[in-house]
Amino acid sequence: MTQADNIDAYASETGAAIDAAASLDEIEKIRVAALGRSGTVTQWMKSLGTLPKDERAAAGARFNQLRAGIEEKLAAAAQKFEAAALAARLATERVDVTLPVKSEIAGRIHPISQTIAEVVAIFGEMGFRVAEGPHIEDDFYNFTALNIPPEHPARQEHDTFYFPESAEGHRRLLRTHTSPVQIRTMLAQQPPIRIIVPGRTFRSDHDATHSPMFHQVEGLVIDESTHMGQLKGCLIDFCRAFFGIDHLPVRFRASYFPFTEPSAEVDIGCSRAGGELKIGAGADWLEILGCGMVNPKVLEYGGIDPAKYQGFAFGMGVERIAMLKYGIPDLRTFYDSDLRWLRHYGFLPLDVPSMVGGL
Ligand code: 2NM
Repeated sequence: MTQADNIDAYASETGAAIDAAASLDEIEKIRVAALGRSGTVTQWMKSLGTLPKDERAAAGARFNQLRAGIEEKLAAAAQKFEAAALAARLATERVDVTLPVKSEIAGRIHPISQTIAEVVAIFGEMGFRVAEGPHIEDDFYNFTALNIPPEHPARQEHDTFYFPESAEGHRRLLRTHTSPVQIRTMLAQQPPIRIIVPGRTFRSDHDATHSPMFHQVEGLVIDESTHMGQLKGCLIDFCRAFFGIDHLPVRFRASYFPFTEPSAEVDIGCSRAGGELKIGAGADWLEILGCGMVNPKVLEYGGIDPAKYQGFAFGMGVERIAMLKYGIPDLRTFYDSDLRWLRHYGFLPLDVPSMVGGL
């Protein structure tokens, strides 16, 4: 028998074994026996070097052909078994889409996040855009540009957290309000400006009604003919939308802030009869935000010509309005990370305006 006969016999023997194989496992065993490291074909190919020189090329070609033929048959057989296995799985593992889902432990949205999302959604519908900025600021953005000069009592009132002074004598601080973002926005763009600025703020103050970290939402509108009537209409609409009371009484009471002139505080109507607070009815008033026409000096610091433009601004404490709207009695519980509290006062994602494609 010649070597060629030998190869032909081996090829048909292996082909028959592949045809007779009943599983992927058997296919794999045949592959190892023929083409594995010590498989028959591999050994033959290794022995090429022992053949006389003039026979090597022809023998090599035959071995390669043999290997290619076996590989092709193995692949076809494997594919046949894989297809059969898939068909079997499709038939037996059909998903029953009518089965009730397993209940998952759903997290809750923190009332601070919820309240910020609600405020942003209301102003968003009025055409405001959200602006944000750094928590670490310096004297210029946090105080000077807001018409709060050095030694002004407001700098002390704000109980500022200062960082250690740098070698160059530069003193950084944690922003005491979100207003530095308004200054940064003015310096970055010319009017018209219509922004709402939610974010964390910091003051060294800790008791039953003050937390060293708290949240504010401030707003700023600047255009050529922005006026106090627009300020009032905008904030009356906001109060009514936020508390969901169409005819909620709203009043503006003269006040003072260094960054606005004139300035006002905004109160909403309420009743405190029997020690229980009811918003929207009764003869009492409840303060909920501060506002005013932007002081021309502040516009100048912001690189905006006060002879051409005017603006209004407002600010509110998020914890305070969240407590009023959702009946949360104690400020400190906001930061306790108590899961029972969160399950009680928290919100599901579908109740958050920013999570249902409203904005
Ligand atoms: C308030 C009350 C009144 C205010 C002013 C500005 C700025 F930067 F535009 F001048 N931002 N926020 C402002 C005005 C904030 O919070 C009670």
